[in-house]
Amino acid sequence: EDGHFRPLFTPESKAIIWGMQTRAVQSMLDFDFVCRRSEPSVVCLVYPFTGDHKLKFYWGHKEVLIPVYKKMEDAMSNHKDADVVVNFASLRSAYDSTVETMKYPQIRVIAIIAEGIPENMTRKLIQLAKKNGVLIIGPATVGGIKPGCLKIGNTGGMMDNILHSKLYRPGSVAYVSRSGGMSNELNNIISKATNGVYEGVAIGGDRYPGTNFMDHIMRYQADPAVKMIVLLGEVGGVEEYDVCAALKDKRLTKPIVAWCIGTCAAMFTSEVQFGHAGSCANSERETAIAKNQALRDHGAKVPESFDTLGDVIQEVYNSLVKCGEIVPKPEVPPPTVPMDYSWARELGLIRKPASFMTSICDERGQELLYAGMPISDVLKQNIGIGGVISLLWFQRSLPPYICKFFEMCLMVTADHGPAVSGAHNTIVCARAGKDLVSSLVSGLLTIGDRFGGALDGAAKQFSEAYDIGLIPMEFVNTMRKKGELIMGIGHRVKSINNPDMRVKIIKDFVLEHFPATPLLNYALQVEKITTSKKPNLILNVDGVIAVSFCDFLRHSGSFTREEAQEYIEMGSINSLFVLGRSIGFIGHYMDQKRLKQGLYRHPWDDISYVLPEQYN
Ligand code: Q5B
Repeated sequence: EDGHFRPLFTPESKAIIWGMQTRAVQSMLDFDFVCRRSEPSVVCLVYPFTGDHKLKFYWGHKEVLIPVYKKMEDAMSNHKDADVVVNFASLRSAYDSTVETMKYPQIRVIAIIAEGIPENMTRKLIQLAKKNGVLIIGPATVGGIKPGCLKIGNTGGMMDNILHSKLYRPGSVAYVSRSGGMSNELNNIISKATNGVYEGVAIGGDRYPGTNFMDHIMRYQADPAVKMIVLLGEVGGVEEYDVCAALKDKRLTKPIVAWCIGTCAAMFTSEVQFGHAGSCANSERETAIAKNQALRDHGAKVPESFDTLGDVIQEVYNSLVKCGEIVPKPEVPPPTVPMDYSWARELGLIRKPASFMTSICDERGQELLYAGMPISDVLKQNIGIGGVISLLWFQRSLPPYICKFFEMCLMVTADHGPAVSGAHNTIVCARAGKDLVSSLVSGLLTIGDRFGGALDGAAKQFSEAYDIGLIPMEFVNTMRKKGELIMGIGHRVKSINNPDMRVKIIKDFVLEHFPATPLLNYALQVEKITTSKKPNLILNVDGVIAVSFCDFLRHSGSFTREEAQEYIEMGSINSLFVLGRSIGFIGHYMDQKRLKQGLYRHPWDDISYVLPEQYN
């Protein structure tokens, strides 16, 4: 045995992670915690695409901050105790980042996860690694695991798998495989057949792995804690013959159970390339069947098929227990590692009352849903903006005449010139150099009872009066007595002598298409009374939309009476004016910018200065 034996990983090993692989880092930390390591194995991340910052991870129940460095030199100089790099760089950048890593003598082990690195580049990396005394695991691998010490990235799967395969404490069996996926199966098989895994490495599926089977097997041979070795080779390559040679010349003396997968290749009439780049037999010698036979001939324990691999491992293990080579230790339950909320939820283990509820839109699936209707159907069925309003505002498809009503309201309210309060504000704001949203909002904030926002008030006043049975004259008189204005009545410039075409358009449409229009009829009778007093006290655009809105809520058959009342009470009816006029305000904003209008200052001659006399 080699007197200079140095374990690959120890409970003190520290790793630098290249790449923003936060899930892998958390899984390494969870592994450390469940193994009772005294501190996390990950000291920092290197990610060249962001500035230096810190990321939050869990250490058991506690939160810890782990630094992320833009430059590898900073990671190395700030963490001189780090001796492992887990390189998650893509196949395009893995070569450069690995070469850069090898400039730092503190790094002894580099795991390269990327698949598809050109073989000539991997061979250069292997040469460089040999020169620098660095051990490379990979490329094209999930990595490796050493219970109690360190887990490379995502090796071993999720916490339930780690617990299931008892990877939180060392056993006596060390394995080496090519495949990362199969190494997980080995974790499972070994945990069932023996006292568990001591260390496992997946060297990766490329034709030229950074380290080969023998590199690891000879380390296992030298490690006194390893009592038996498992080799999971595969079709392609001749490395297994090196193991045969080591068995033959007694460099390898520990019991070894071996199996090469891919024996089924013989059943195919043509050459078979399995999933890994290296898993293709280029000659008879490279077939799984030939290699299994050679291993068997040289003293390795080789099962009849993969199915009985576990049985053979168990036989060897039992004989080692029997002769006292392995003394199984009593099981100590591992500490509890809190499960990630999202995973626990996925497994249905926990439930939590949601802080928010929504019933109109769901963007989580493959396709965006508006009140259950896929966005592709929204377009296919050509439901228009009125249809979208009916889905998102009322959670249902409303009849086409209502969708048309919505669209007409948006069109007629879209703008009414630059002089109205909202447009004026938008213009002043735009000319003060403000952005679109600020200018738009500045205009929208003027919408209220006097300007454009009388719809809600009108809906309430007219419907209440109608419902309690006031005749129009009684309603007008009552309002007058109360000293209240009737919302939806009156206009600054429009009057019976200068009728508002917008009101006529909406009124005519509603009277023609709505199944019943009692509130509109009522409002028109009110208008007759108010205009007889003053010609500008017409049913205005706010008023006609409001009462028509109430009529469809109550009589379209799409809402219950309670639902209709709820919409009136919740203040939803200003919506059409707000949305429609936003179009105009945006237009005014663009217009001012286009016209390059400078800062507006109101002229003095248009302001009457009425200061208290004593100061004049
Ligand atoms: N009187 C709209 O008033 C206006 C009365 C009334 C009973 C009434 C006023 C009003 C209710 C709110 C409303 C929406 C302020 C209007 C809109 C969008 C727009 C805007 C645009 C666009 C206009 C004179 C006399 C007084 C008052 C009486 C007035 N309104 N009586 N009920 N509703 N309406 N707002 O002309 O006896 O002389 O003292 O508040 O529906 O905003 O284009 O500009 O698209 O952008 O200033 O169309 O009607 O009249 O206040 O001087 O009143 O009439 O009590 O009586 P005026 P005032 P008396 S649409």
